[in-house]
Amino acid sequence: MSDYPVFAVVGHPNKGKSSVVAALTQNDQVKISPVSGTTRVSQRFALRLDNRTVFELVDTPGFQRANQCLAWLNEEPVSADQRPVRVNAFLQAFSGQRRFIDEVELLTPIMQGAGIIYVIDGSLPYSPEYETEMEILRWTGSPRLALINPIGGDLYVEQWQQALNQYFSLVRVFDPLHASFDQHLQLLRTFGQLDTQKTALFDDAIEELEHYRQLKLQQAARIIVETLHGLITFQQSSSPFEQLARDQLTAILPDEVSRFNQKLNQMERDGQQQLEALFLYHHLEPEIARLEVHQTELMDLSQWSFWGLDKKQLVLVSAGAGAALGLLADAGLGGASLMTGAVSGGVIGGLSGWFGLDWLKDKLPAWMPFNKETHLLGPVSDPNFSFVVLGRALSHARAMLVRSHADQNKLAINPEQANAMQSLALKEQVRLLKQCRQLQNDGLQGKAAEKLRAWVYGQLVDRGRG
Ligand SMILES: Nc1nc2c(ncn2[C@@H]2O[C@H](COP(=O)(O)OP(=O)(O)O)[C@@H](O)[C@H]2O)c(=O)[nH]1
Ligand SMILES: [Mg+2]
Repeated sequence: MSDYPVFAVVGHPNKGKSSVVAALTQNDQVKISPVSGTTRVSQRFALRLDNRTVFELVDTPGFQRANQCLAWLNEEPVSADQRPVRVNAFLQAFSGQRRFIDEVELLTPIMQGAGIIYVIDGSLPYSPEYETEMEILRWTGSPRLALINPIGGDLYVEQWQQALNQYFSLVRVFDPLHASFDQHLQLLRTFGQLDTQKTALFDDAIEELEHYRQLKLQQAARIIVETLHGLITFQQSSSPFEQLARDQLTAILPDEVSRFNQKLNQMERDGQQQLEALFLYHHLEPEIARLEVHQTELMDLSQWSFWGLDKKQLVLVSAGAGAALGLLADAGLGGASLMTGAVSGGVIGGLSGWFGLDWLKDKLPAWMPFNKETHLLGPVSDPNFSFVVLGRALSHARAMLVRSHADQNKLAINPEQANAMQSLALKEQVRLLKQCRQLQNDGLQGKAAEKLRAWVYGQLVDRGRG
């Protein structure tokens, strides 16, 4: 026997057994299908925390020949205390044979000690044909919980409750596709009630699950801020530019901008995938429009501010040695801010190549590194960009937090959600914008990063609860 509880999830085909298993074990690899008979052999799925199994659910094929099975059990007169023995005799008689292949498959784990979770569809009326299955399950003598899955609504839930109460010690409504995190925990508490020896075990597991969720949300906030930082500081090196005359620049610029955008989207997706892995999703396809930054936000040709310099500055540099020297002299003295704020060392390298100012190298003040790499594009200057990135990341994270692992649909992220940043109070927006700007300058170790992580965590913490 295992030292953790095992439950066999049983019932008619197509009532959401596999969905229940996927949702409760947070495993999107469980096979769920509208085609009945998809699950042919029992499969075990564990919920694991910290490398320890909390419980295991057995996904079973569902009853196919309940009537014949019960008829066989009844062929001999059996007193109530001998019924489990009789069920074992059934397993012995038919294991390895085709005739009761599904019944053997689903009864085996139960007779090995698994508790029973019986799943029915609460949107279809009750009918006595289910009594055969329920009777067989009663014969096993195992602790039994019935779950009413309101697949297409809860029209017949009460009717079902009346019937189920007679066969099961506990009856609960549970929607594997929409149950919140709290409803999951409630159900686990119910599991604990099914077997009084396991109550404490489940109480512990619930506490741990809550703790884990906090940790994961903190981790999620870290990932989101890290991705944000990557996106708002991203610069694209374009060394071919150095060799090109300016008239050719315009020709290849669109390609460079689209390469920049491609990279932004890659970085964003990478962050999303880290988050999806954190919440144990393996093949989500989020449906969200591409992130798109336009050329004018990256460099403004018409304004001549290729390098973060305005026209006047560029003219100064390109005017020739004397003017550039003068500028640098200025930079060393009063004009330092002009050079530090707008121009990076790499840019100077690029400028020198472009304007034939290689001699600049020797004249640069020590604090200004000279290298040949040029950063032609980025970072995105529009402060709104931070909001766009944050809004999209939050929408993606929230959509996942309320999602069930039984959900087979694409992860839909509606654009209004993505715009949620715009509905924040103005004061909050201003504060966030400042923090994003600081994040850009101070990086992930700075105070702003810490504040942003706390803010993101606050935005996530109540999602998927209640
Ligand atoms: N709308 C809805 N569909 C569900 C729900 N539970 C299961 N389904 C669908 O019903 C079909 C059968 O589900 P599955 O879990 O494979 O049932 P099983 O045969 O009992 O294991 C799948 O297409 C599921 O997506 C539910 O609560 N709501
Ligand atoms: Mg199934």
